[in-house]
Amino acid sequence: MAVTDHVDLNGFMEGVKKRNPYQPEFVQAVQEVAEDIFEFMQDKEEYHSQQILRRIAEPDRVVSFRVCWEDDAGNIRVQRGWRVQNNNAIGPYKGGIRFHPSVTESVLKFLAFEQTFKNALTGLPMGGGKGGSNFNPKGKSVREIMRFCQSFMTELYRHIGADIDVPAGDIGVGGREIGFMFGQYKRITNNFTGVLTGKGLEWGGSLIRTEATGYGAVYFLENMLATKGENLEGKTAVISGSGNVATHAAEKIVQLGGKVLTLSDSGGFIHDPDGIDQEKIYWVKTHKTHRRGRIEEYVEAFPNATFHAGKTPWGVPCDVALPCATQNELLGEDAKTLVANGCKAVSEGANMPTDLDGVHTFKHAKILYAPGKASNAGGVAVSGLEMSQNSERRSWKEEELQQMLKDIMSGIHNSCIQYGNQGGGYIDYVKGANIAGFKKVADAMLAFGVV
Ligand code: NDP
Ligand code: 2IT
Repeated sequence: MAVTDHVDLNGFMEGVKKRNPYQPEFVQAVQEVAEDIFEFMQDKEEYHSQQILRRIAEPDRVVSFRVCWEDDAGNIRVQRGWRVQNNNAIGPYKGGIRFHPSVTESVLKFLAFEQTFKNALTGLPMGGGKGGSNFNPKGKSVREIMRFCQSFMTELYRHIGADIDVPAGDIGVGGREIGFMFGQYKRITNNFTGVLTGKGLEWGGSLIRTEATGYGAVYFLENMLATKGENLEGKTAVISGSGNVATHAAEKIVQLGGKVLTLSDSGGFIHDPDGIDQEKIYWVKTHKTHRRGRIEEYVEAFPNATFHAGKTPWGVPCDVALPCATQNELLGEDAKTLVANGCKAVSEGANMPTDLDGVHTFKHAKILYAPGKASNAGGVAVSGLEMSQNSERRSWKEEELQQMLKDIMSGIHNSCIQYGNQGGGYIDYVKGANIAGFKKVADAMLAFGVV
């Protein structure tokens, strides 16, 4: 009898906790997946005996490095940088880079773990990785950000490559930062290659990559609503965040006839009962992204809105909710409030925004609830399409890419139904996404033997 026959979910999680002390986010992400995978594996001895989940939950490698840079006042600053290469069973490691003071090894390990399943769900050949630094871009000059990006890449370059590991953006990393990092990579290696995605259109980027995560999360939401014969027309939406994902999710909701009531940042949320229309979304994009302003200033520009300092928006009654800021921003109590207020559907634009309590609340209430690894996969999917275009040395048209994004999101939705249909009209999207993502990676790993 194989030793692993004796390990149940609790035993497995005890081991994960023991091997990853002080890494709560990573343990949380593994727990959420393991709950479904242990059930799925019950009658699948090979996955057990080959220790597949245990192997996916142990990153292939975690590279940690010092990043020194000089600020504008001439002070020497020291940050820590990481790249977590979680799993490359189905393709080169792929995943974003996050610059935020809250970044730790635990946060990047959870993100790289989740990315492994998400990338598998897209149907494209991409493994899972994530990187970043505890560098805080807020309040830094553009030249300071440039120097930091250059220093970060001066170490990172030796660990990445178009067929090895292809980073992209995430919190605090957008087109500008990708430009600085790509420039430094090219300078060090003398190699113009598709080593990063989210590049500018003039130098190998793809159309709609910027919009893809937010748009994709709304396409997924529409797919979910369609299972109930509904759509977004006339529905109210509560959104958190005001960055790349949040503003593009808001844009697509407005385009599809919905009314967006809230946006937020780390200072609090704004509630605009008139609806945040396209013009107001442009204002937010300019104000937050280009001017690095605070969302609270929205109420000066649009006085019918109110600002709620230090609060998240989940208490505002709505038909649909899209958490698009950061991990663990929607807690069990918030989930209960949303359900009690009649929220029909939740589509996560952020990664793991809902804590485990919240996940269980949504599952118990049987509402339409999509975990980030399914609903926010549009961004990395278009990154995958950017890689293909780079390899082919050509660019596809916007309509082609829009259609591919829609098709990929529908494909993920179908995979969730395949493995998450519980009967009686209830689809457990968490279970569906976990099993569909796991199965693809697991079967590739089985083919490779014990490596
Ligand atoms: P941005 O940096 O563009 O925006 C982040 C937004 O979230 C800002 O409004 C920011 O507020 C807020 N935020 C960040 N950290 C916190 C925090 N600790 N507490 C409260 N608010 C916070 O990032 P993105 O929009 O790209 O990313 C948002 C989420 O989407 C992340 O979870 C990311 O991993 C996920 N994601 C992103 C993808 C992409 O393609 N960009 C793809 C898939 C998922 P403030 O300005 O005050 O910091
Ligand atoms: O979380 C994510 O999927 C991203 N930040 C995008 C990753 C990518 O490689 O485009």
